[in-house]
Amino acid sequence: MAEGARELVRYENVDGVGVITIDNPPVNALSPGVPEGIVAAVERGNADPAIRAMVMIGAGRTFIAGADIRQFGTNRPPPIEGRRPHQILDRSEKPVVAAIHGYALGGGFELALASNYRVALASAKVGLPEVLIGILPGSGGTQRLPRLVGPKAAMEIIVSGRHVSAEEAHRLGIIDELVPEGADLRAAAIAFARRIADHRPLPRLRERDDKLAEAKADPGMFEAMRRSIARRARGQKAPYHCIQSVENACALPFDEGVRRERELFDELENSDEARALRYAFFAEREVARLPDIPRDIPLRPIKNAAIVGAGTMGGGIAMSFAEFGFPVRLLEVSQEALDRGLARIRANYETRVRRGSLSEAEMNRRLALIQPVTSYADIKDCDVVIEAVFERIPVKEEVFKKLDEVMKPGALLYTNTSGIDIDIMANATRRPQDVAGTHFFAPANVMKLFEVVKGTKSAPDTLATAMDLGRKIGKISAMAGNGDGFVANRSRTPFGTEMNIMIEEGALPEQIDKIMVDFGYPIGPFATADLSGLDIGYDSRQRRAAQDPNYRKMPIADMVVEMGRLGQKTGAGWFKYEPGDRTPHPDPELARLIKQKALELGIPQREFSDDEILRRLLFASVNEACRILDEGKAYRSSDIDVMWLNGFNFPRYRGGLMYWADTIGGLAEVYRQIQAWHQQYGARWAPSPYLRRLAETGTSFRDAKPSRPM
Ligand code: 3H9
Repeated sequence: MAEGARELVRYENVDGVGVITIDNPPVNALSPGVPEGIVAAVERGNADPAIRAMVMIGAGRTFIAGADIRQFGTNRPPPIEGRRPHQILDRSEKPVVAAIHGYALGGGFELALASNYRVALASAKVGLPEVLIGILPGSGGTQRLPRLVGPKAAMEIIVSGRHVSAEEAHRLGIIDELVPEGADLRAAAIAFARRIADHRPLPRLRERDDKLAEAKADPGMFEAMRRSIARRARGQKAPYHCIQSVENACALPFDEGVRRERELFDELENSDEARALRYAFFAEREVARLPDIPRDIPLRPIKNAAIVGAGTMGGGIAMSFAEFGFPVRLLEVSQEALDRGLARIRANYETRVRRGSLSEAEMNRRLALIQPVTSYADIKDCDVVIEAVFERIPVKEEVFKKLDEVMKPGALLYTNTSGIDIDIMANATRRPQDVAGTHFFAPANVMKLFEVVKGTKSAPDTLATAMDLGRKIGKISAMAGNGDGFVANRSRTPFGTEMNIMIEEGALPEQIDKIMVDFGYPIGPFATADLSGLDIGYDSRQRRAAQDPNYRKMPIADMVVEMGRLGQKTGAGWFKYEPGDRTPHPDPELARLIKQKALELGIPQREFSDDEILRRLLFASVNEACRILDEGKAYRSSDIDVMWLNGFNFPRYRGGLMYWADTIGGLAEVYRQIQAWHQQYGARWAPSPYLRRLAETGTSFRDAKPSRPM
């Protein structure tokens, strides 16, 4: 065994069982040295007459999380065909048992599939998530899994990239034996290996083809799968390559299927889509790093939480807690409002039960975790409270005064405001250090972004605990500086402004929506606005216009609302809707009224190219994001990408707003265009000095250093 490999992969003889331990923290990724170590260990076990069987297990918190993603896209040497671990496992004359805890993902799961048996702790998870980083399983996974569970189930697992629980995997026949939680997995796997040591022939998935007959009986399954993903996989190659490879598994001899799988893998590894998805993967990990707060800062314990306000947001937040098993008290001083809020939560769950995405038992478990209360005294012992009341300053101040009076010392006081200065709430208390923003995105129980907002006096542990809390309720936490709109909404606002202005200048909602859907958004921005309700934007525009004499009004957007077209809920907004159907239909009558209004206002009308629409929307936001970075309101541009991916459904395979801007021909081009629009449209397009600096020095957002600390 090579010197380096000895450390990463250990081998020992435990009374005739060769135990191979992969030890490459934190997740035992298959970094250089690990595959070689596994090959050497399996060969050693085979060569040693004292060994009857082998166990492959991971040290630390997990089995193997897959290939080392950092190695992709680098100039690494290609693997030596015939010497790859799964090929050596295929030829092993002695049985190998994979012992799985934590995660067996990607190349890790493929090694388990190439082993002869698999045992797993009940809490373990397996899966082939390669598609989520724009590639396909490249170590035989697309050939072995269909032979184990049939092509249809395999395709579903590979194309979704989802984690499969050990219990489900056991049911599917992927796991041979479940080891109860708390038991010693290593000991159980060694005992299992002893039991099967003399069984021959060795079960090898490469030699099985009984399950593949399913494809002969239903040859249309591959086309059906392609059709079923057409919408969500728009613009991407990896999901289709996954399907192709499973189809190959059913049509070609095993070795030929593996060879073709490798070709498809090589084709994808350096694709734009794979690069962007890898970037997004690491951006979502980087976002957790807070440069100004020590990583090991002690967090405040959170055992019970309270939400103040049982409106749509408050209810959605309570559901997020319940989903992850946290008991939560939902406070609303009016019994009637509380009942309404609870009814809304129940109705939401019941719809999901009807659709089959939630079991009745799970619904009841979650409902039991949400405890309705009507008095502040009922929440005073909670460790954390999230305020989600009406977005009016006096109302918020009142709530924070009350919380300050009743909450136990050290309780965390968070606000879900989407735009009110956090310091206003903090200063309403005598403990501003315990106050911060935790901004959820609607619908709060669905959207993953959890924007943590740093008030002037927020204590480091108040912020670090908020970041951790977000992760615990399944969100992606991202830190933002305090200021109008914080980071996510502030960077998105110019996009909203431009889409309205382009309508005034002659574009139509259906035209803009089509371009953004073609770009990769699941739905267009006007259809999204219809879904949220147009009255919210209308109210905030009126408020702003009253406060700021220079505020640019949106006469056409206002006209739509004043006609009573509030979006889906009134059957019409920017689009028309049939009763009970959410499909947006273009409305020629509205198009006529928009034109008429634009003429009345004397706005010259013109045609827009697709490219101009796309750039107008996104460059406006890039420019604002640069101002945010320049003011030190965000740590790094990749945090803004994480916000757009998880708060606004920006197409993930394009990496994020800032990554996209970096990849379309350099920031000099972005700057040139913004300058041109500045000449044409005036102040709102004034280029950010930060963008100018990067453009002039040929620096990308990815390589840029922050202007100042947050
Ligand atoms: C593959 O296997 C291809 C093969 O088919 C064929 C090849 C020929 N590589 O997420 P966490 C780091 S493709 C490198 O915070 P968690 C991560 O960056 C791969 N690094 O923990 C972080 O570092 P840091 C298929 C990795 O407990 C640290 O580990 N597999 C990798 O919340 C902790 O990660 C996947 O796509 C990796 N593969 O979640 C699985 N994985 O501390 C990707 C993690 O410096 N991984 N790191 O920020 C995951 O989904 C999650 O990390 C996992 C743990 C669920 C495992």
